[in-house]
Amino acid sequence: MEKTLIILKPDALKRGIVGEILTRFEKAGLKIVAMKMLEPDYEHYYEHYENIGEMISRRGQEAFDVTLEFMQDGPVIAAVLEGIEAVALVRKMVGTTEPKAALPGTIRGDYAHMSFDYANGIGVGIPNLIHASGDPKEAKKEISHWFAENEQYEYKTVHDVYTQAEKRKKK
Ligand code: 3AN
Repeated sequence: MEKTLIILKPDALKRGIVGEILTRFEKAGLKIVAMKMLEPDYEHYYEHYENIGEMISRRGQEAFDVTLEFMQDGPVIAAVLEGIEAVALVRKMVGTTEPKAALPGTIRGDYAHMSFDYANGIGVGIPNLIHASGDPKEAKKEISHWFAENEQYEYKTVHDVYTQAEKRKKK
């Protein structure tokens, strides 16, 4: 089973759609194995977006600066989701970075519409509701950056009945 990190960004909390977003993941059968609200400082986000995410080389200094400012605009909710190939599944459900380009049916496509051009024009970080780990290696680093071992839990959900080959064979 694979784990991935999501962060519900300040715009998701201020818009009051945290429950709706989490419901989508629960309905898909993903298991919440860690979750907390926090208001991280610049250093925490620097580690997340640059030391782990290498954002400056990928997106440029300006996009990095406005993103860090945007993320410090309020508290966020971080969670770890577990499931089969969870990293790719969650990225698919989240949609592409720019809400304008995100397909309907994805979180960013259904709940936002801003373009990079517009955000860059007014000098703000793009409010795209949620972060999700980009690949399994990044997920491992991000999870240990955001959560201590003793903040992560193990339990069985009803979905485990259908994802455990042994149990299915016994039936
Ligand atoms: P994603 O979160 O979709 O993997 P990254 O890691 O490339 O995207 O970028 C990190 C975050 O920075 C994005 N989620 C987005 O909020 C913000 N961002 C990226 N590029 C820009 C940009 N050109 N202008 C404003 N914000 C940006």
